[in-house]
Amino acid sequence: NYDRPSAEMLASFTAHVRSSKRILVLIGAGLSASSGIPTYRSAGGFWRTFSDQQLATKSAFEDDPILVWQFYNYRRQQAKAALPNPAHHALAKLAKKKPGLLSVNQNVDELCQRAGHPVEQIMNIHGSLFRVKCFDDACGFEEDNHDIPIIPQLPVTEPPGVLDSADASSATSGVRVDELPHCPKCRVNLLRPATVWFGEGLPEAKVNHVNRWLCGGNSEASIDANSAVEDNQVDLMLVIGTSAMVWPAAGYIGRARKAGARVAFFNMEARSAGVARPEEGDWMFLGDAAELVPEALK
Ligand code: BJW
Repeated sequence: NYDRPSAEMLASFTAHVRSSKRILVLIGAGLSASSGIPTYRSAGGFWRTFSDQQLATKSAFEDDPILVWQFYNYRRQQAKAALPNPAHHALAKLAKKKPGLLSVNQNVDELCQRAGHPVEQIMNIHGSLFRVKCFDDACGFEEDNHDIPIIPQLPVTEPPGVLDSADASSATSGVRVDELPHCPKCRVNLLRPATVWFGEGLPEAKVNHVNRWLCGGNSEASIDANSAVEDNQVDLMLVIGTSAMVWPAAGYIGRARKAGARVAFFNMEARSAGVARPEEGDWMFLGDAAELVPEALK
Protein backbone atom coordinates (compact mmCIF):
# COMPACT_ATOMS: atom_id res chain seq x y z
CA ASN A 1 0.00 0.00 0.00
CA TYR A 2 1.42 3.30 -1.08
CA ASP A 3 0.30 6.85 -0.40
CA ARG A 4 -1.22 8.37 -3.48
CA PRO A 5 0.86 11.17 -4.97
CA SER A 6 -0.37 14.48 -3.54
CA ALA A 7 -2.36 16.85 -5.73
CA GLU A 8 0.46 19.38 -5.36
CA MET A 9 3.10 16.93 -6.58
CA LEU A 10 0.96 15.87 -9.52
CA ALA A 11 0.27 19.49 -10.46
CA SER A 12 3.94 20.50 -10.40
CA PHE A 13 4.93 17.41 -12.42
CA THR A 14 2.14 17.89 -14.96
CA ALA A 15 3.07 21.54 -15.47
CA HIS A 16 6.70 20.55 -16.07
CA VAL A 17 5.73 17.81 -18.54
CA ARG A 18 3.56 20.28 -20.46
CA SER A 19 6.38 22.79 -20.84
CA SER A 20 9.05 20.14 -21.59
CA LYS A 21 10.25 19.69 -25.15
CA ARG A 22 13.21 17.37 -24.74
CA ILE A 23 12.40 14.40 -22.53
CA LEU A 24 14.63 11.38 -21.89
CA VAL A 25 12.97 8.22 -20.58
CA LEU A 26 14.93 5.34 -19.04
CA ILE A 27 12.80 2.21 -19.04
CA GLY A 28 13.41 -0.84 -16.86
CA ALA A 29 11.78 -4.14 -16.00
CA GLY A 30 9.37 -2.57 -13.47
CA LEU A 31 7.43 -1.07 -16.39
CA SER A 32 6.47 -4.57 -17.55
CA ALA A 33 6.03 -6.11 -14.09
CA SER A 34 2.27 -5.60 -14.11
CA SER A 35 2.12 -7.26 -17.51
CA GLY A 36 3.36 -10.42 -15.79
CA ILE A 37 7.00 -10.27 -16.90
CA PRO A 38 9.37 -10.85 -13.97
CA THR A 39 11.96 -8.17 -13.22
CA TYR A 40 15.62 -9.16 -12.83
CA ARG A 41 16.59 -8.16 -9.30
CA SER A 42 13.46 -7.32 -7.30
CA ALA A 43 11.12 -9.86 -5.66
CA GLY A 44 10.44 -12.73 -8.09
CA GLY A 45 13.12 -11.39 -10.47
CA PHE A 46 15.03 -13.67 -12.85
CA TRP A 47 18.41 -13.10 -11.26
CA ARG A 48 17.01 -14.04 -7.85
CA THR A 49 16.33 -17.60 -8.99
CA PHE A 50 18.44 -18.01 -12.12
CA SER A 51 22.15 -17.38 -12.32
CA ASP A 52 22.91 -14.44 -14.60
CA GLN A 53 26.46 -15.70 -15.14
CA GLN A 54 25.10 -19.12 -16.17
CA LEU A 55 22.54 -17.75 -18.60
CA ALA A 56 23.39 -14.26 -19.78
CA THR A 57 27.04 -14.33 -20.81
CA LYS A 58 28.82 -15.50 -23.93
CA SER A 59 30.75 -18.14 -22.01
CA ALA A 60 27.49 -19.49 -20.55
CA PHE A 61 26.25 -20.06 -24.10
CA GLU A 62 29.53 -21.72 -25.05
CA ASP A 63 29.28 -24.00 -21.99
CA ASP A 64 25.64 -25.02 -22.38
CA PRO A 65 23.75 -23.52 -25.36
CA ILE A 66 20.78 -25.83 -24.77
CA LEU A 67 20.27 -24.52 -21.23
CA VAL A 68 20.51 -20.92 -22.41
CA TRP A 69 18.04 -21.56 -25.25
CA GLN A 70 15.65 -23.25 -22.80
CA PHE A 71 15.70 -20.10 -20.68
CA TYR A 72 15.13 -17.78 -23.65
CA ASN A 73 12.57 -20.04 -25.27
CA TYR A 74 10.57 -19.88 -22.04
CA ARG A 75 10.94 -16.10 -21.80
CA ARG A 76 9.91 -15.57 -25.43
CA GLN A 77 6.72 -17.48 -24.72
CA GLN A 78 6.13 -15.43 -21.56
CA ALA A 79 6.66 -12.11 -23.37
CA LYS A 80 4.51 -13.10 -26.33
CA ALA A 81 1.62 -14.03 -24.02
CA ALA A 82 1.90 -10.73 -22.11
CA LEU A 83 0.00 -7.57 -23.00
CA PRO A 84 1.20 -3.97 -22.75
CA ASN A 85 -0.16 -2.36 -19.58
CA PRO A 86 -1.57 1.18 -19.15
CA ALA A 87 1.92 2.58 -18.50
CA HIS A 88 3.23 1.31 -21.86
CA HIS A 89 0.23 2.97 -23.51
CA ALA A 90 0.62 6.26 -21.61
CA LEU A 91 4.28 6.44 -22.58
CA ALA A 92 3.53 5.70 -26.23
CA LYS A 93 0.94 8.50 -26.20
CA LEU A 94 3.41 10.96 -24.66
CA ALA A 95 6.06 10.02 -27.24
CA LYS A 96 3.62 10.75 -30.07
CA LYS A 97 2.74 14.12 -28.52
CA LYS A 98 6.38 15.09 -27.90
CA PRO A 99 8.62 14.56 -30.93
CA GLY A 100 11.60 15.62 -28.78
CA LEU A 101 11.14 12.61 -26.48
CA LEU A 102 13.59 9.69 -26.60
CA SER A 103 13.09 6.42 -24.72
CA VAL A 104 16.13 4.37 -23.76
CA ASN A 105 14.62 0.94 -23.28
CA GLN A 106 16.46 -1.73 -21.30
CA ASN A 107 13.56 -4.15 -21.69
CA VAL A 108 13.74 -6.93 -24.25
CA ASP A 109 10.03 -7.83 -24.28
CA GLU A 110 8.91 -5.50 -27.12
CA LEU A 111 5.85 -4.39 -25.09
CA CYS A 112 6.59 -0.69 -25.68
CA GLN A 113 6.53 -1.22 -29.44
CA ARG A 114 3.35 -3.28 -29.16
CA ALA A 115 1.75 -0.35 -27.28
CA GLY A 116 2.50 1.86 -30.30
CA HIS A 117 5.58 3.71 -29.09
CA PRO A 118 7.08 5.28 -32.25
CA VAL A 119 10.08 3.11 -33.13
CA GLU A 120 12.29 6.01 -34.14
CA GLN A 121 11.89 7.39 -30.60
CA ILE A 122 12.86 4.21 -28.78
CA MET A 123 16.33 2.70 -28.48
CA ASN A 124 16.27 -0.94 -27.37
CA ILE A 125 19.76 -0.87 -25.94
CA HIS A 126 19.68 -4.43 -24.54
CA GLY A 127 18.28 -5.98 -27.72
CA SER A 128 15.13 -8.04 -28.11
CA LEU A 129 13.91 -11.51 -27.19
CA PHE A 130 12.42 -11.67 -30.68
CA ARG A 131 15.64 -11.25 -32.62
CA VAL A 132 18.35 -13.86 -33.19
CA LYS A 133 21.92 -13.47 -34.40
CA CYS A 134 24.94 -15.55 -35.28
CA PHE A 135 27.04 -16.49 -32.25
CA ASP A 136 30.08 -15.19 -34.12
CA ASP A 137 29.87 -11.38 -34.29
CA ALA A 138 32.24 -11.44 -37.27
CA CYS A 139 29.55 -13.24 -39.34
CA GLY A 140 27.09 -10.43 -38.62
CA PHE A 141 23.86 -12.32 -39.37
CA GLU A 142 20.83 -11.01 -37.41
CA GLU A 143 17.08 -11.20 -38.01
CA ASP A 144 13.63 -11.06 -36.39
CA ASN A 145 12.38 -14.40 -35.15
CA HIS A 146 9.03 -15.00 -33.47
CA ASP A 147 9.05 -18.83 -33.62
CA ILE A 148 7.78 -20.28 -30.39
CA PRO A 149 9.20 -22.72 -29.58
CA ILE A 150 12.39 -21.72 -31.34
CA ILE A 151 12.72 -25.40 -32.33
CA PRO A 152 9.95 -27.98 -31.89
CA GLN A 153 12.11 -30.07 -29.53
CA LEU A 154 12.36 -27.34 -26.87
CA PRO A 155 9.55 -27.12 -24.31
CA VAL A 156 8.21 -23.63 -23.55
CA THR A 157 8.00 -24.36 -19.83
CA GLU A 158 10.38 -22.97 -17.21
CA PRO A 159 13.71 -24.77 -17.66
CA PRO A 160 13.97 -27.65 -15.16
CA GLY A 161 16.92 -27.66 -12.79
CA VAL A 162 17.85 -24.04 -13.42
CA LEU A 163 16.25 -22.79 -10.21
CA ASP A 164 19.08 -24.33 -8.24
CA SER A 165 21.80 -22.63 -10.19
CA ALA A 166 24.54 -24.90 -8.83
CA ASP A 167 22.91 -27.91 -10.48
CA ALA A 168 21.65 -26.16 -13.59
CA SER A 169 22.33 -28.16 -16.70
CA SER A 170 20.54 -29.14 -19.87
CA ALA A 171 21.80 -32.73 -19.51
CA THR A 172 18.32 -34.14 -18.97
CA SER A 173 16.53 -32.09 -21.62
CA GLY A 174 16.83 -34.68 -24.38
CA VAL A 175 17.68 -31.93 -26.89
CA ARG A 176 20.91 -32.16 -28.89
CA VAL A 177 23.14 -29.20 -29.75
CA ASP A 178 22.98 -30.03 -33.46
CA GLU A 179 19.18 -29.58 -33.25
CA LEU A 180 19.50 -25.96 -32.07
CA PRO A 181 19.02 -23.26 -34.72
CA HIS A 182 22.11 -22.64 -36.84
CA CYS A 183 23.14 -19.49 -38.67
CA PRO A 184 21.77 -19.61 -42.24
CA LYS A 185 24.56 -17.30 -43.45
CA CYS A 186 27.82 -18.89 -42.29
CA ARG A 187 26.20 -22.32 -41.73
CA VAL A 188 28.78 -23.01 -39.05
CA ASN A 189 27.73 -21.34 -35.84
CA LEU A 190 24.67 -21.53 -33.65
CA LEU A 191 22.15 -18.72 -33.60
CA ARG A 192 21.77 -17.01 -30.21
CA PRO A 193 19.25 -14.55 -28.79
CA ALA A 194 20.09 -11.00 -29.93
CA THR A 195 20.05 -9.63 -26.39
CA VAL A 196 23.00 -7.94 -24.75
CA TRP A 197 24.73 -10.15 -22.22
CA PHE A 198 27.09 -9.09 -19.45
CA GLY A 199 30.48 -8.04 -20.76
CA GLU A 200 29.14 -7.35 -24.25
CA GLY A 201 29.02 -3.99 -25.95
CA LEU A 202 25.60 -2.41 -26.56
CA PRO A 203 24.29 -1.92 -30.13
CA GLU A 204 26.59 0.81 -31.39
CA ALA A 205 24.12 2.67 -33.59
CA LYS A 206 21.60 2.91 -30.77
CA VAL A 207 24.12 4.09 -28.21
CA ASN A 208 25.44 6.65 -30.70
CA HIS A 209 21.89 7.88 -31.27
CA VAL A 210 21.40 8.40 -27.51
CA ASN A 211 24.76 10.16 -27.24
CA ARG A 212 23.91 12.48 -30.12
CA TRP A 213 20.51 13.19 -28.58
CA LEU A 214 22.19 14.07 -25.28
CA CYS A 215 24.44 16.46 -27.18
CA GLY A 216 21.36 18.25 -28.45
CA GLY A 217 21.20 16.72 -31.92
CA ASN A 218 19.30 13.95 -33.63
CA SER A 219 21.36 13.31 -36.70
CA GLU A 220 24.94 12.56 -37.70
CA ALA A 221 25.25 16.06 -39.16
CA SER A 222 24.10 17.81 -36.04
CA ILE A 223 26.70 16.19 -33.80
CA ASP A 224 29.36 18.53 -35.20
CA ALA A 225 27.02 21.46 -35.58
CA ASN A 226 25.99 21.16 -31.95
CA SER A 227 29.27 20.40 -30.31
CA ALA A 228 30.02 24.07 -29.98
CA VAL A 229 26.57 25.31 -29.04
CA GLU A 230 24.75 25.14 -25.74
CA ASP A 231 21.62 23.62 -27.18
CA ASN A 232 21.77 20.36 -25.27
CA GLN A 233 19.18 21.25 -22.63
CA VAL A 234 17.19 18.24 -21.44
CA ASP A 235 14.01 19.40 -19.73
CA LEU A 236 12.87 16.21 -18.06
CA MET A 237 13.99 12.66 -17.43
CA LEU A 238 11.60 9.86 -16.49
CA VAL A 239 13.24 6.86 -14.79
CA ILE A 240 10.67 4.09 -14.82
CA GLY A 241 10.99 0.75 -13.01
CA THR A 242 14.74 0.30 -13.10
CA SER A 243 17.21 -0.43 -10.31
CA ALA A 244 19.72 1.63 -12.34
CA MET A 245 22.44 -0.87 -11.45
CA VAL A 246 23.43 -1.85 -14.96
CA TRP A 247 25.87 0.24 -16.95
CA PRO A 248 26.07 2.09 -19.24
CA ALA A 249 22.28 2.65 -18.98
CA ALA A 250 22.50 3.85 -15.38
CA GLY A 251 24.86 6.63 -16.42
CA TYR A 252 22.20 8.37 -18.48
CA ILE A 253 20.55 9.72 -15.30
CA GLY A 254 23.62 11.72 -14.31
CA ARG A 255 24.19 12.85 -17.89
CA ALA A 256 20.62 14.12 -18.24
CA ARG A 257 20.92 15.96 -14.90
CA LYS A 258 24.10 17.63 -16.16
CA ALA A 259 22.19 18.74 -19.24
CA GLY A 260 19.63 20.40 -16.95
CA ALA A 261 16.95 17.75 -16.59
CA ARG A 262 14.63 17.49 -13.63
CA VAL A 263 14.14 13.82 -12.86
CA ALA A 264 10.97 11.87 -12.06
CA PHE A 265 11.32 8.34 -10.65
CA PHE A 266 8.56 5.75 -10.87
CA ASN A 267 9.42 2.76 -8.71
CA MET A 268 8.00 0.29 -6.20
CA GLU A 269 10.86 1.07 -3.84
CA ALA A 270 12.47 4.34 -2.78
CA ARG A 271 15.96 3.74 -4.10
CA SER A 272 18.82 4.57 -1.85
CA ALA A 273 21.86 3.50 -3.84
CA GLY A 274 24.06 4.82 -6.59
CA VAL A 275 23.03 7.12 -9.37
CA ALA A 276 19.35 6.51 -8.76
CA ARG A 277 19.45 8.45 -5.51
CA PRO A 278 16.80 11.16 -5.78
CA GLU A 279 17.90 14.76 -5.39
CA GLU A 280 16.09 17.90 -4.38
CA GLY A 281 13.63 18.97 -7.04
CA ASP A 282 13.03 15.43 -8.27
CA TRP A 283 9.67 13.74 -8.22
CA MET A 284 9.41 10.30 -6.64
CA PHE A 285 6.30 8.36 -7.60
CA LEU A 286 6.25 5.32 -5.33
CA GLY A 287 4.15 2.34 -6.35
CA ASP A 288 3.19 0.33 -9.41
CA ALA A 289 4.31 2.04 -12.62
CA ALA A 290 1.26 0.62 -14.41
CA GLU A 291 -0.92 2.83 -12.22
CA LEU A 292 1.30 5.81 -11.55
CA VAL A 293 2.65 6.52 -15.03
CA PRO A 294 -0.81 6.90 -16.62
CA GLU A 295 -1.99 8.94 -13.65
CA ALA A 296 0.98 11.30 -13.78
CA LEU A 297 0.88 11.66 -17.57
CA LYS A 298 -2.89 12.19 -17.74
C1 BJW B 1 8.80 -1.64 -10.20
C2 BJW B 1 7.71 -2.51 -10.29
C3 BJW B 1 6.48 -1.95 -10.64
C4 BJW B 1 9.46 -3.66 -9.76
N1 BJW B 1 6.39 -0.64 -10.87
N2 BJW B 1 8.68 -0.36 -10.42
C5 BJW B 1 30.52 0.39 -14.85
C6 BJW B 1 30.41 0.20 -13.49
C7 BJW B 1 30.11 -1.08 -12.97
C8 BJW B 1 29.91 -2.16 -13.82
C9 BJW B 1 30.00 -1.95 -15.16
C10 BJW B 1 30.30 -0.70 -15.67
N3 BJW B 1 30.31 -0.79 -17.01
C11 BJW B 1 30.03 -2.06 -17.37
C12 BJW B 1 29.85 -2.80 -16.27
C13 BJW B 1 29.53 -4.25 -16.27
C14 BJW B 1 28.08 -4.57 -16.50
C15 BJW B 1 27.26 -4.00 -15.34
O1 BJW B 1 26.62 -2.98 -15.43
N4 BJW B 1 27.26 -4.70 -14.23
C16 BJW B 1 26.51 -4.27 -13.05
C17 BJW B 1 25.43 -5.31 -12.73
C18 BJW B 1 27.46 -4.02 -11.93
N5 BJW B 1 27.58 -4.04 -17.77
C19 BJW B 1 27.71 -4.72 -18.89
O2 BJW B 1 28.30 -5.79 -18.92
C20 BJW B 1 27.15 -4.09 -20.15
N6 BJW B 1 28.16 -4.10 -21.15
C21 BJW B 1 29.18 -3.24 -21.16
O3 BJW B 1 29.24 -2.28 -20.43
O4 BJW B 1 30.11 -3.54 -22.08
C22 BJW B 1 31.31 -2.79 -22.15
C23 BJW B 1 31.94 -3.21 -23.44
C24 BJW B 1 32.22 -2.26 -24.37
C25 BJW B 1 32.79 -2.64 -25.58
C26 BJW B 1 33.06 -3.97 -25.82
C27 BJW B 1 32.77 -4.93 -24.87
C28 BJW B 1 32.20 -4.54 -23.67
C29 BJW B 1 26.01 -4.95 -20.69
C30 BJW B 1 24.84 -5.00 -19.78
C31 BJW B 1 23.82 -6.00 -20.34
C32 BJW B 1 22.63 -6.17 -19.41
N7 BJW B 1 21.89 -7.31 -19.83
C33 BJW B 1 20.68 -7.68 -19.14
C34 BJW B 1 20.13 -8.99 -19.73
C35 BJW B 1 19.48 -8.77 -21.10
C36 BJW B 1 19.07 -10.07 -21.72
C37 BJW B 1 18.01 -10.79 -20.96
O5 BJW B 1 16.96 -10.23 -20.62
O6 BJW B 1 18.19 -11.96 -20.70
O7 BJW B 1 19.72 -6.61 -19.25
S1 BJW B 1 20.89 -7.86 -17.38
C38 BJW B 1 19.36 -7.16 -16.93
O8 BJW B 1 19.59 -5.92 -16.20
C39 BJW B 1 18.68 -6.76 -18.26
C40 BJW B 1 18.06 -5.43 -17.88
O9 BJW B 1 17.74 -4.68 -19.03
C41 BJW B 1 19.10 -4.81 -16.97
C42 BJW B 1 18.55 -3.74 -16.06
O10 BJW B 1 17.63 -4.27 -15.16
P1 BJW B 1 16.39 -3.39 -14.67
O11 BJW B 1 15.48 -3.15 -15.77
O12 BJW B 1 16.88 -2.22 -13.91
O13 BJW B 1 15.65 -4.45 -13.71
P2 BJW B 1 15.87 -4.71 -12.14
O14 BJW B 1 15.22 -6.00 -11.84
O15 BJW B 1 17.28 -4.56 -11.74
O16 BJW B 1 15.06 -3.54 -11.44
C43 BJW B 1 13.65 -3.47 -11.50
C44 BJW B 1 13.20 -2.22 -10.78
O17 BJW B 1 11.81 -2.07 -10.96
C45 BJW B 1 13.47 -2.24 -9.27
O18 BJW B 1 14.01 -0.99 -8.89
C46 BJW B 1 12.08 -2.45 -8.67
O19 BJW B 1 11.94 -1.81 -7.40
C47 BJW B 1 11.19 -1.83 -9.71
N8 BJW B 1 9.83 -2.38 -9.80
N9 BJW B 1 8.10 -3.76 -9.95
C48 BJW B 1 7.46 0.14 -10.71
N10 BJW B 1 5.31 -2.72 -10.72
